[in-house]
Amino acid sequence: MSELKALIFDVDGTLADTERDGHRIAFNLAFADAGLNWNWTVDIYEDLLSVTGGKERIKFYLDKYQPEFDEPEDLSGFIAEMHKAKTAQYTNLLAKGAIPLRPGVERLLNEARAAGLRLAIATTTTPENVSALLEHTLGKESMDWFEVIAAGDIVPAKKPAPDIYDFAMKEMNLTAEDCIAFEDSRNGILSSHGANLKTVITINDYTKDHDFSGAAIVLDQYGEPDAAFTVIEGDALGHRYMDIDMIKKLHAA
Ligand code: XBP
Ligand code: MG
Repeated sequence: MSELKALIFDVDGTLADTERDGHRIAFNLAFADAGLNWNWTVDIYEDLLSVTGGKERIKFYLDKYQPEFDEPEDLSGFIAEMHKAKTAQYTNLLAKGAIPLRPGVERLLNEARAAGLRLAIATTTTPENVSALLEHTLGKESMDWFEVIAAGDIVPAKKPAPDIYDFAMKEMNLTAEDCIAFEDSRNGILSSHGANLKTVITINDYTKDHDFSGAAIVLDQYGEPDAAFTVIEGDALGHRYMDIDMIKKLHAA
């Protein structure tokens, strides 16, 4: 195993708990604005999360939950418009500070930068959503902390396909041996494992029962020096919160 050079982060569920109180709300606001009475409850959204990508998720919802819906002739154009409205609602929520970063994320990013590790993002979400999250939590300049922000439709096959991780590594001219991935979901780890990346998992309410077989470790959160994580699966190698030393050990293990 070569020396660790880069950390590649998923966004939704990993950097911040964005799905239940962010994306879900934004979809509902966009539907209401369009005069549609579609209501994505917390429970329905759990099922919808099996499909990554907002446009793909709307299509899945129509097929499964609104079979009677009188589809417009240009269905993909209709979905794209609806999704554009959703992105506006979502970035607006982030601008209001609706979603904080998860515990330990800001510290870990700073420690990684201080240690000279390279950073990248590999996500299914729309690029504007990533900029809005970073800008409104870490500040505008944090966009530059990431050498590559691989997002959304930049690759045609979204997670669980490995393409977005392969794209990020190719852009950085690195191989899977040089990197470690950070994910929160089954579709995420299928993608990172498909790209042969060791993967650290932090669970959330929607993903706590997912299958994370083969993960380097599964934690409830990264934790902080004064707030330990709980290990769900794996060996924390004597650590109580995630730091660069622990990441390097997991990468080498
Ligand atoms: C994230 C997603 C995204 C978001 C919505 O998955 O699936 O679709 O839920 O964002 P991951 P968009 O964390 O595995 O990357 O509406 O912009 O697609
Ligand atoms: Mg995720």
